Amino acid sequence: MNYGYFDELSKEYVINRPDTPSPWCNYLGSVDYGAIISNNATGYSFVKSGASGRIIRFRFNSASNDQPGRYIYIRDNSDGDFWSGSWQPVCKPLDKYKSECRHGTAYTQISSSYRSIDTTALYFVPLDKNYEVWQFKIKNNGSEQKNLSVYGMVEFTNHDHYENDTVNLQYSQFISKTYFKGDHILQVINENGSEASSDVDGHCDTMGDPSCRFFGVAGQTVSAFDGEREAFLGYYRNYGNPLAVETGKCSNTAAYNCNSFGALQIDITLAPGEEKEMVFILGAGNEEIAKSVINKYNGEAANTISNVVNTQFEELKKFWHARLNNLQVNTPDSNLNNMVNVWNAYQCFITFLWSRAASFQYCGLRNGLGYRDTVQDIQGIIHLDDKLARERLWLMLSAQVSNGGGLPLVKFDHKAGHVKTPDESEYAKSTGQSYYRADDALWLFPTVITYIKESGEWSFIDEVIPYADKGEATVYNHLRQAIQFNLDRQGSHGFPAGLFADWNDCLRLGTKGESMFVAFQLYYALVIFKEFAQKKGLSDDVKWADEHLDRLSTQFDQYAWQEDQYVRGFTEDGYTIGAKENAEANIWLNPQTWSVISGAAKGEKAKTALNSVYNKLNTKYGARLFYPPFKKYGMPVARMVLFNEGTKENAGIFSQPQGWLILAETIVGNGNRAYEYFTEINPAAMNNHAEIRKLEPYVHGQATEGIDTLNHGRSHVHWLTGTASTVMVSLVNGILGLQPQYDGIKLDPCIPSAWKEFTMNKVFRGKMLNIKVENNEGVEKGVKYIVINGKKLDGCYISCDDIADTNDVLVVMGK
Ligand code: IFM
Repeated sequence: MNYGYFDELSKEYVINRPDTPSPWCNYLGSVDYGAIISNNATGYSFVKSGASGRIIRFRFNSASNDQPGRYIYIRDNSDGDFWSGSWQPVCKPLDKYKSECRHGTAYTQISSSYRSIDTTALYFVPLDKNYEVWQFKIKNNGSEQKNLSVYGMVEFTNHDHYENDTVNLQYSQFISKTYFKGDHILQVINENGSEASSDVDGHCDTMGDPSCRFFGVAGQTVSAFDGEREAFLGYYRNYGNPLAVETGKCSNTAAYNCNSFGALQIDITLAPGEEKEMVFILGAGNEEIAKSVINKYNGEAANTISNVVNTQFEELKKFWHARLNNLQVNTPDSNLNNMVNVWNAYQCFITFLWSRAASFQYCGLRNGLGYRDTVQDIQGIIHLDDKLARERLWLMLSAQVSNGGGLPLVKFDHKAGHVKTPDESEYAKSTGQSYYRADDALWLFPTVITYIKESGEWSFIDEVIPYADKGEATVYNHLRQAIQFNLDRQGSHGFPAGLFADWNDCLRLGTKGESMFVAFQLYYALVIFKEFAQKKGLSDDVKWADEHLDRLSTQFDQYAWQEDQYVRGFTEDGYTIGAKENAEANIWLNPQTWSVISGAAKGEKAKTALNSVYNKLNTKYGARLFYPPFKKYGMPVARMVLFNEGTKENAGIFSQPQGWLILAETIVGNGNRAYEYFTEINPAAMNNHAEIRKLEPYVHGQATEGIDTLNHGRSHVHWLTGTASTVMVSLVNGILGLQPQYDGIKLDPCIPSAWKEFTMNKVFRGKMLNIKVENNEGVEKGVKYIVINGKKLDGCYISCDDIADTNDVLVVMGK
């Protein structure tokens, strides 16, 4: 079943049936002012934090529909019939009511058509602003004049903090009130507060400081308002039938000791063919700020709103499209193109910006950045915006503890050099995290090398960056210290300990249990470190890395390889996780793929390990994390047994590792299989099966249900997942073969043999590469030669010396 399509040219996903199998969402805004909106205008907004800066109330996991949101009602005053500009919340019958939602890069436009009245609501946060605009146009396409009322509404939270707002009503309702100020409703929280009265009873997150929000309108005059929720909705009603809309009259009630609300009624008449425009504005700020923002849209000229909104909207689109245009591809698969060119790329930016903060599944309670997630997320945007990546990478290096480990949580107010560590109780108290993860700092290696090679900034390796707790070191020495962290924490086979967790949050191997995933990560770290040491001419370091690489290789063969697969690890008491003879969980995905990515498994062994994945773990919706699921024989260290079989970490099709699987297949040259795996998990490829996948067909989810569940193929947890970056890397670096090097770039695609040609436009260090790849021999991998600007080069490498400002590049694949 299909609810929409990709509009490639506009870089939009268009939903033409509003009753999607779940709310299909989009992200608007920035880290200063964030907003999430569904195809039915549900969602919420916040300043800086979804949990502690919440402006709009949102009821997670509510029955039937997630509500409320940014609703605009329309009432025909001739007979009282009313509807909403988005299908929800009024939900008129779909044979009479038509709607279209266009999700684009940081904007969403929802149109409706009912009773010959057409409306369009364009929602976005202008660049660098901490408010959102809802540009609303309404047109009479009928032959008679219409007397209409339009109601814009927003349900404010009474407290900035989501939890206090939701469950602490004896407090939160009594600190908030609203005022009507002519063209806006002003909500004030803690009006009588100040720092002197801060932290009453420990309840108020804003420390008693007043905070204000406003909801206003420009372009039309407000006829009436409701600043109190119950006044607008009435009792024993809901958003589908608000009293004020049903009766045609807001009651001009302000809120005092109840639920603050913003509803503005605008009465208009529309002649046949006439269109009117208004812009609702929701933001954080006091009356002065509200006035100045609203006035910007309220100029003398009749078309001031359009001009201001159009300019801001064009700026916003330009901003995002410029980033995305740093890589555009045209392969024979439009579903792949849509992901690389727009949606996977945009999702990478959203995970980069928001980490795991706010969605329809998370409210944003985490008051910082998870180390591994964040370092992984950086990789997804390096090819599109290396400067932005560099800033965040610097931050994460400065959040590495001087013992080499990563801080499990990097607080938003991180102050490098002054942070308590997981070894100190203060850190646990303020973050809830008291243990190191084994893998955190190891993610730095692929991220640092990818950054250096994309940007060409080799000197980054010598940049001095503080540690989180004390001292400072060059990036090179930060990396060496990261390796040392794992060398210092080993189990009885000489593999790194799994500590509180490795990538898998459910695997608690402790200080003596060993993780093979981390062992392969460590191997990869040593490979990369050795490359850096060689380039710096540090032979002692090269020797040191080689010794550990040799040692680990021997151990892998001796303890971890079993006939056709690697095991997953060892518990402290000697049990082998992922051994072939185990009744449950006897083959795991990640050790196979990481043995290949790390370079530890070579030649036939690498292929054999990947064949085992294909034969034992693959399904039509991706490869399972392991198999069979834990049920009877769970161990205390393997907490995924708590999940239903076939779900998430318990043998579900966890999405993030699919990217590693695709990448691993491209490393061994299996283009057909890499593409098969990609297609299995490509959201766009499920566009016509939305009833199975349920999630947005334009974004990756965290996990898909495996074969043991009742809903094999159903995906969960939209948007904020490390999948965005791993799949992006596997596409860009693996399938498309774009592999920047220190002084040039390798173009080494690994594609399905059926692809005869494709093109790519890539900006590399400010220069444009217009690349055409020809594959007349139908190979999966292998480049015979490249022609750049008429110059023929053997192999797949182009040196920077051969790259002009704009370049025509032909890549000829073959044996
Ligand atoms: O690796 C983790 C990630 O950090 C958070 N989500 C789950 C993943 C697998 O456990």
